[in-house]
Amino acid sequence: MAAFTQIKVLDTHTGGEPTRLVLDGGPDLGSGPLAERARRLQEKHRAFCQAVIGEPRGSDVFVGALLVEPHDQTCHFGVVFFNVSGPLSMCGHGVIGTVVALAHAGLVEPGLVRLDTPAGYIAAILGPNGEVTFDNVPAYRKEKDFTLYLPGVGDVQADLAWGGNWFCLIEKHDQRLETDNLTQLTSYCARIRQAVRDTGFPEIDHVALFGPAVRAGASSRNFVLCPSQAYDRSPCGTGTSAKLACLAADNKLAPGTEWVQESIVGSTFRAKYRRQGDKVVPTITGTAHVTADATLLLDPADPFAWGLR
Ligand code: PYC
Repeated sequence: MAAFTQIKVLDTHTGGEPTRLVLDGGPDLGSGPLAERARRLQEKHRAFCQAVIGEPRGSDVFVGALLVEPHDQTCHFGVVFFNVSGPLSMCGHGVIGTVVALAHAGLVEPGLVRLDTPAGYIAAILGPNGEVTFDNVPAYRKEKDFTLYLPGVGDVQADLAWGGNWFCLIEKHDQRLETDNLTQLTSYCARIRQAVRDTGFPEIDHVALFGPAVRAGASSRNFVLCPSQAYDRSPCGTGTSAKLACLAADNKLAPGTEWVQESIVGSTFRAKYRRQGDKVVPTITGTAHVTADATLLLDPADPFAWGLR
């Protein structure tokens, strides 16, 4: 009988959104900048992404985090985040989950944890209370009040911004940001994503709707559609960063002032920013919890060992 392929993982969730950290058994992505290694993951190892986080072992809600050697030698670890379709440049909830998982595995202590990612260097601090605070890569708004036409809806005004991933952000909409409205929210955001891509921004793969907060003390609630059809259960670290860039550009939030972003399921991140030239450096704080310490087994006799797709 041929041997099973074994992949060692630690699972966490950050405000309800899962991260699966691959500690051992991942593909060799070679050396060089993390963005190049992410490209190799995309070109040569899509089946690995699908096997680790897609069905039948996971679902497209999962974000994977492949632990690699850093290129930036000042960093403790390199991390390539990925979803079922391939790599993500950055992932805020994934940074929080990764740091908590590394601490659980005894690989980091409370204090500074420096991560090399395809989007750039991330400085995270694991607090003594288990909270993780990280400085994201610089964020900026590319387009303000960009007009999109949605058949049956009409014109929709959106901001387009970078927060480690590309976002289309919408404040003025008629959508109800409640968990009993997820099908409608997903379909609305998928149509928005198609419309923005059709208008010449193929790089935009996340859509974020914002509305009034429900939780006491929160600044706003969001709904974020990820590149697959899954929505982010967490407030989305890169989406919150893109939001801070828009608030800063509109002078609606002063540097250093706290913004509490609530997710569609009611979890929160605390966020603030400082200016860096014409960009902002977001600082995001959140918590994660370990949910599993496991070895994934890929049976060569299993027709779905590498996933359903
Ligand atoms: O927290 O940045 C984030 C994120 C991106 C996709 C899912 N979560």
